[in-house]
Amino acid sequence: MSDNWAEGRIALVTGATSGFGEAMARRLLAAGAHVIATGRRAERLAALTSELKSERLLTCELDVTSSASIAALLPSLPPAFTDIDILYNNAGLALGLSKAHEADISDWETMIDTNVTGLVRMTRAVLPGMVARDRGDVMNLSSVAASYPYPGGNTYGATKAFVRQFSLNLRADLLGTKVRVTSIEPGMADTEFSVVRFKGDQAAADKVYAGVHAMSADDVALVCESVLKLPAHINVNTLEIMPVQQAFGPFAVDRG
Ligand code: NDP
Ligand code: 8X3
Repeated sequence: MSDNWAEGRIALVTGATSGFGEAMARRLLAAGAHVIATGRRAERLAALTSELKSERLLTCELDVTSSASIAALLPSLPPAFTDIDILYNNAGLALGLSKAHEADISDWETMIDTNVTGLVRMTRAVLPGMVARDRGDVMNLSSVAASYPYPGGNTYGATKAFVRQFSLNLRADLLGTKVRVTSIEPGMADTEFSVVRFKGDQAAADKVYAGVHAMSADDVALVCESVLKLPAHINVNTLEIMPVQQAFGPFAVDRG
């Protein structure tokens, strides 16, 4: 497929104010798509607009935990951005790394509201148009945490397992249409993810990536773009990606 594979396509990116979403918005724009870049931080969206200066970029404030915010978005889109055919369902976060019996319940609620409820709301809002036009890509950001449990991953990993299974179930419902769905499942990537998880503790976040050539946000966007560029008859169901310096450990055993 040509380098301008995305020309004429309209992409909606959630969580485009940093990390994977911002990198993907940049890639989609460079590939020729019209891009609706969304997030809560207005100043980040404004910075993106003034840096990229493109008529194909529209930035909109959006909080995926608010059904009103999502409901207001689609009717507000100008005609050139209405017929969304790429949904990059990326807004999400981990909060805390405490054991389940010590974790803050409000952190759990925020992760579920954002990673699960926000993602399904976005999907439900955008999917009917894709089905009506019989074209589209839904790319959902899950995680290796969907498949591999780790201490303190509790609710975060469970939200990402939901995203993976929801993606597979969408495939079942969309059979007979040309709409594709992919669950992207990255491992360690150096974004603002850990600063958010550790609630602004930059030193704790830096420790996560110390000595590791972690993936960058653009590495993940590169992989996502390569999936979107595949011929239209191919659907990548799930895609796990890790830095070479990350792998698996043995089962933990309590020997008393
Ligand atoms: P970042 O913290 O850099 O980016 C997260 C983005 O999500 C921000 O743009 C943030 O924007 C947005 N966001 C958070 N809450 C909301 C909300 N309520 N409404 C709208 N947007 C929201 O992290 P990453 O780029 O690393 O993470 C992106 C996704 O990838 C997440 O779903 C994460 O779980 C997943 N992931 C990350 C991995 C990693 O190692 N980095 C690995 C595997 C998966 P704003 O605050 O402006 O709203
Ligand atoms: C982010 C990767 O391993 O911190 O989803 O859960 S991990």
